[in-house]
Formats: sequence, structure tokens, C-alpha cells
Amino acid sequence: MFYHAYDSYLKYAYPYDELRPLTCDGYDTWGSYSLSLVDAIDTLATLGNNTEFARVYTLIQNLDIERDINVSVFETNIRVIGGLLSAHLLAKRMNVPVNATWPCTGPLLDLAVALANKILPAFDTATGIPYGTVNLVWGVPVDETNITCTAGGGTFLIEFGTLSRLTGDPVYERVALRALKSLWSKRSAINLIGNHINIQTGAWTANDCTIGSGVDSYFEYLVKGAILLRQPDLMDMMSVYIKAIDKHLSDGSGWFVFANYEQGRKTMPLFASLDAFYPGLLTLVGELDRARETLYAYHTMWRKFGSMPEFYNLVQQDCMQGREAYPLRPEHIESIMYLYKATKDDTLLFMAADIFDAIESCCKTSCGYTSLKNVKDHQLDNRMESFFLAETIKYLYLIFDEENFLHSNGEYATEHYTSSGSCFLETSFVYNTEAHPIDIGALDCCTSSFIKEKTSTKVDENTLTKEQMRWLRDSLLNEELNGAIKKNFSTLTCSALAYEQRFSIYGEILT
Ligand code: DMJ
Repeated sequence: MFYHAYDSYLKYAYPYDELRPLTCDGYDTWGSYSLSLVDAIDTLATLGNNTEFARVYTLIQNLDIERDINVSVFETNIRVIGGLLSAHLLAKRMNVPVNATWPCTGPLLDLAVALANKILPAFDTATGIPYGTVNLVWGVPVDETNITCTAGGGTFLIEFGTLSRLTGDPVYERVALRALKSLWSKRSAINLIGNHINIQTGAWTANDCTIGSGVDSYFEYLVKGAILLRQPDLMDMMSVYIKAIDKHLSDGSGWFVFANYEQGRKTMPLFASLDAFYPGLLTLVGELDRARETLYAYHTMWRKFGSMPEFYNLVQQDCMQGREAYPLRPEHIESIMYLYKATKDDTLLFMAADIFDAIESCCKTSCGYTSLKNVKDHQLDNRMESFFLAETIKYLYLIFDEENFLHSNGEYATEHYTSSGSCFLETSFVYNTEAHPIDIGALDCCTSSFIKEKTSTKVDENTLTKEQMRWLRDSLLNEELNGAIKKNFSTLTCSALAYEQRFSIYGEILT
């Protein structure tokens, strides 16, 4: 499956962002980054393809990011910066020559930093929640909207935390945390949040709370940020949200619907395909029975359609009109992977096989795999989003490759020697929301080198900014917490809908 999709992209679409699998050509979608290549490079590592990984590793170092083009801050972060960071961290395992200061330096890390610097101006808002778009040359466009979705504001900590911990520059982690915490501060008295927010005033402009579309990866990054950066307070926040979600969004039988964030009144009886990441999140926080209940409910949807519609009305028992598509999304398979990893329940393998078979028989074309326009008649669309290579296939593969290095849960490690001592890599990975794995050990490796370097030169307050000193102290504290937090959590997802489309679905738009 992977090579049919990937080779077709290379043959028909590269250097465009995406493949069109019906017309067998390519086009740019998210910023002319050759996006599918950047999104797919770590899937090559997952499959153990050293030669192709090395070829792509060299190729993407030349990505031109000095272009007068408007790009999505969210998508650039999760797909491009996430992909670059992951490839950077996997380079040594894939036998790409790295220098003595790797993983704290490297060409793809430099590129990720340069790209992050291009989107940093987006965070300069009254709330700290970023704008949705930047121009790679000019910064935030003058006419850029002040409205962003919750996920668009709160899905940066994995990538930006990684940048800070690898480079020693706290600015990235700081802005990402500020945005996350700013969203937290806007929760209602019943601990729910809205769907879209004004980033200058902090007022919610779409009042429906959901676990999925427009919100999903905000929740995901609280959990994964807590794990990756050892910040228990983020996990505490998610615990509060989980209770409120259970109370107000749950229908009591595994499904979650939309509810008004202030009163908790249920507003729309809709399932959205992005909801399907949630059993994975419940697995990560140790709620296995509840994860299973919801995942089984969602699998009935898969069995009904041989795919999942973008939106389904649980009362009418039908797809929402105009939202019947299946764009090859990964969320359901992602949750299956987490739950299987945690339980080894064979039933989940059969579910994964269902998904593989359906995609193989319904979505395969002579030049790739294509989205379904309508899950009811399996009419084909002409799009293979890059996340099919980055996520859907990776998670599917990982379910059936139980010995894969990415499954490491601390029982395996490789020792890495640096000028400040040795550290351990590949003990455990956290996936960003685009399924790009981040090696937790690499962050510790660079953080401790940075700390040793700074402390051995007897840093006085004058050589570091206050912010750097605070960050250093926090990092040292986190090092201590390192041993204390033993839970093995690990994954998961922002929707790729245009804002206008979202506005048309969510009932309550305030301006
Ligand atoms: C991906 O880009 C990411 O998983 C994101 O968080 C949600 N949308 C797609 C997959 O559905």
C-alpha cells in the first residue's frame, strides 16, 4: 500500500504537494513544500527503507522557504516542521551521517527552526493564541482574520517544545505554552471550551464544544505535551476537560456530540470523523475500558460504510448532507493502534484488517489511493492528502509490526555519546498530530547538554535572560520529575476544513 501510494506520488506528482490519483498528476495545496515528501519521510524510516530515507533527507534540505506565499500556520507546523523534526531525529538510526553535536544540531533542525521563525510572528496577539496564516516573507497578512479554531491555536507544543529543547532557545516552547494556557483560561464555568475564538479579545465566536472538528488536537497536545515535556499540569488540565466532556458531550453509549460550552446543552447530535482520535487519547491517559467502548461504537460506522463520513447525524442515522466524504483520514486506525498496543486484544487486529481491506478495495486507483466523495456510493474524489502517507499507512503498518522500534516503551534504548556525556535514545516516542514520531530521549539529551554547558561555565544572571534562567530551572525540575512520571502514554489530530466550511456546520457563530 505504502509503495503504491508513495511511488505514484513521486512518479506523477512530485514536486507538487499532493497527488491527484484519478488524473494521475500533482498540485499544490498547503504551500508548495513538496508536502507529501516531507510528510512521508519518517514513514520510510518506519518501514526501514534506509536508502530512500537518505535520498529524501538530502533532497528536502533544499526546500525553499523564502517565498512570498501565504501558508497555514497550523498545517505548516504539524506537517512540515513536524516532518522535518522527525526526520532529523531519525537520521542516525537510518545511517545518515550526522555531526558530533547531533541531535542538538543538524540541517533539517536548522530548516525547522528557520520555518518556525517564519511563523513566530503569528503568536504576537493579545491572547498569545496565534493567527491562522502567515506569509513566509512578510509575516501576518494585514487583512488576516482574528478568528481561529481552538485546534489552530493549541497545536504547537510538541513541535515547538522539541525545537526549544533541542536548540536551547526557550522562545518556541514559551509561545506554544502561552497559547495552550490562554485557551485553558477561556474555559467556561463548566469546563468546556468553544470551537472558534477571537485571538485578540479572547471571546469565543463559535460556541459548540466537541471532542473533534476544530478542537481535537488541542486536547491531544495537552496530553502529549505533558508526556513529552513532563509537565503534569497539562495532564491535570486534560483530566478536568475529560470529566466535563463525559458529563456534557457523552451520549452514554460511547458517542460524543456537540454541546454549548457555557450551559452544556447538547446542540448537535453529530459524529465527526475527527472524533475518532479520542479513543487513542483515552488510551494514553489509561482509560482503556472507555476507549474500547467508544472505539467499538466508531467501528460500527466503519462497518456500515467501509469508511467514515466526515459528519454523521446520530439521530437521523444518516450522513450529514454535503459531508459524506472520506478523505483517507487516519484517526480511527490511529486509535486502534494505541488500544492494541495497550491491550494486545486480537479483535483490534481484525478491525485494522477491515480498514486495510476497505481502503485497498474502495480507494485504490492505477496511480495511488483516492478519497471518497461519498461513503454511501463510494464515488471517488481526486485527492490523496499527504496525511495518508504520514499517518494512515504508518499507523496501519505499526499495528501489524509489533517489533517496530517506534513501539519502544523504555525496554529498549540506544546509548548516544555527546561531549557532555552519554544519553539514551529511542526509549520512547511521542507522535505529533500528523504521526511524526519525536524521540523523547533526544530532547533530554540536548536539554542536559545545554544545562551542563550552562552550569559548568558558572552562568551568572547577566549572561542569560530572565526567561532563559526560568526555562533552565523548569528544565532541571522536569529532569527530576523524569523518574517520577512513569505512565506510558503515547498519540493523535486539526481538521483540514476551510473556515467558511466550518462556519457553515457549526450552528452558533457570533461575530
Ligand atoms: C491531519 O492533518 C492531522 O491528523 C490533523 O490533526 C487532523 N487532520 C488530518 C487528518 O485527518
